[in-house]
Order: sequence, then C-alpha cells, then structure tokens
Amino acid sequence: MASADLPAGLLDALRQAGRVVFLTGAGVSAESGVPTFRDALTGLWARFRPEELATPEAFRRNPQLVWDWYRERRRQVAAVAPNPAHCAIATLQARLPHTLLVTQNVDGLHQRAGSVDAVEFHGNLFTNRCRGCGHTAPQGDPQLAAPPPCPECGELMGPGVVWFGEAIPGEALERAWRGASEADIVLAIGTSGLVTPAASLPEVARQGGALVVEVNLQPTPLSAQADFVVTGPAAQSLPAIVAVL
Ligand code: BV8
Ligand code: ZN
Repeated sequence: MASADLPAGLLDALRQAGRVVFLTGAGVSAESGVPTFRDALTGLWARFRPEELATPEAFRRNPQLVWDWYRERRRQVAAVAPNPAHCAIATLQARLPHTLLVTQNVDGLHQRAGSVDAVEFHGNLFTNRCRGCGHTAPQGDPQLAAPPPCPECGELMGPGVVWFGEAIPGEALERAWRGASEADIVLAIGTSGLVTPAASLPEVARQGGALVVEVNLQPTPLSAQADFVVTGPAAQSLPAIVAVL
C-alpha cells in the first residue's frame, strides 16, 4: 500500500497523539502464516468449533483432545516468524512517546518482533496454567504428549491462554482499560471485534475522547466507531504508515 492511500488526517493525528494504544487480533499474525482463530480449525480439527475446544468444559471433558490442539498450535507458531505488521508496530512503539500494545493473540509474535511489555489480553501459548489452583509454569517441552499434572495440586494443567467463559486476567484488564481511557488514539488492527470484552476497548477509548483507527481487510462491527479506516493487509498498511510518519 502506498502512503498516498492512507486516509487524510491520519498521519497528523498520529503525530499529534500523546498516548497511542494498539489493539491487535489474529489478523496481525495471519501474514506470518498463523491461521486466524476461525481458520485454525482446518483439517482434522475442522469438525470442531473454537468454543468446543477453547473452553474449560472441553478440557474437563477431553483433556487429551484439547491438549493435542494446543500442541499443534504451539508447533505451528514455533515454525513461523513475525511479519512486517508486527515489526511496524514495534517500530512505532519505539518512535512514539507513549504507547500501549494490547493483543488478543497468544502467539508471542509481537514480543519476538521487539514489542515490549505487551498486554496479553488472552494469555499466551507458551505457559501452562492449572485451573484447579491457578499455578502457572513455563510450557517446558512444547511437544509434551499429554497435559502435565500440576505440581501444586495434582490437577491436569492446560495452556496458559484465556478460554471462552474464563475471566480476563485482572492485571491485563486493568492495564488495557486504563490505557484505553487515557488514549488520544487507538488503532484496532486485524481484529474482527467479535470477542468480548476485548471488542469493547475501542469504545472505552472513544468515550475517553480518543480517535479510533481500524486497520483490517474488511469492515467489522468496529468500523462504525472508526474515525479512520485503513483497508488492506496490515503487513502493507502499517509499514506504509511507518515510512511516512
Ligand atoms: C469472558 C485464547 C466473563 C484462546 C481467545 C455466549 C455464550 C458464552 C460466552 C459468550 C457469549 N457471548 C459472548 C460471550 C463472551 C465470550 C465471547 O466473546 N464469545 C464470542 C465467541 C462471542 N468471551 C469470553 O468468554 C471472554 N471471557 O467474557 O469472561 C467472565 C467474567 C468473570 C468470571 C468468569 C467469566 C474470554 C474470551 C477469550 C477467548 N480466548 N483466545 C486460544 O487462542 O485458544 S479469543 C480468540 O478468538 C483469539 O484470541 C481472538 O482474539 C478471537 C477472535 O479470533 P479470530 O477471528 O481469528 O481473530 P479476530 O477476531 O481477531 O479476526 C481476524 C480479523 O483479522 C478479521 O477481522 C479479519 O478480517 C482480519 N484480518 C485477517 N487477515 C488480515 C486481517 N486484517 C489485516 N491484515 C490481514 N492480513
Ligand atoms: Zn494446581
């Protein structure tokens, strides 16, 4: 995308913004080859819906099946690299005076691209967490064949992600909502705006007086709230912004 295709006024808004919040979804990792959440259920997983695998009930019902799905996703993510969208966000974070990155992604690619202190709103793939006592631990062997027993309470440990029906970790929620309410501009990048409460973040920012930018391939429920819409692949549009900012 050429910078000439960027919406008029966006660059000035970014230059004048004191506090910038990035909210990213699976679309930012799509160009690294990480399937978005809905695409992730292909092949042998195609017969499941995300809500049938990414829930505490699914893990209680069939821990091995759920574990196998996360083991496959850990393998997929370990085999890919951050893409220009992740790198552009890390560059903007280094250049702009005050930024906060809130990601719904669990793949750790923002951190591998150089972003620091990201708010992992939905946890991450590379830790394990016990739903019995809350004990968390690094994932250890990413290809461990079965869910390990919790060293504290003996229950089977699952991946350190936030499943549907689980609360967002308190610190992540607090940092994200505080950042949004103080923001001058929020960029919602590669998110369908379908999953709550993450999808409410742009509205929290807007109510605090922030401008809203949406970067996506297509319209979403967030588009109506956006002051600026950048349509196209994030791995092209974000580097185009970096090139002229
Ligand atoms: C909570 C970690 C309360 C796991 C994820 C009805 C019944 C039951 C529950 C609910 C219900 N209605 C609403 C709910 C609440 C529920 C929810 O929102 N459900 C949805 C399905 C409607 N939310 C929750 O349960 C949350 N918790 O509410 O707790 C509570 C309070 C107190 C005490 C107890 C409980 C927890 C939600 C977290 C779920 N975990 N991930 C894992 O990864 O395995 S969410 C998961 O799906 C991803 O993290 C992602 O954020 C989300 C969406 O996935 P995708 O569709 O892949 O990604 P995204 O939406 O970002 O879409 C991709 C976008 O990118 C698209 O717009 C596409 O156009 C765009 N794109 C693609 N390529 C590109 C691009 N854009 C730019 N460039 C490109 N190249
Ligand atoms: Zn435990």
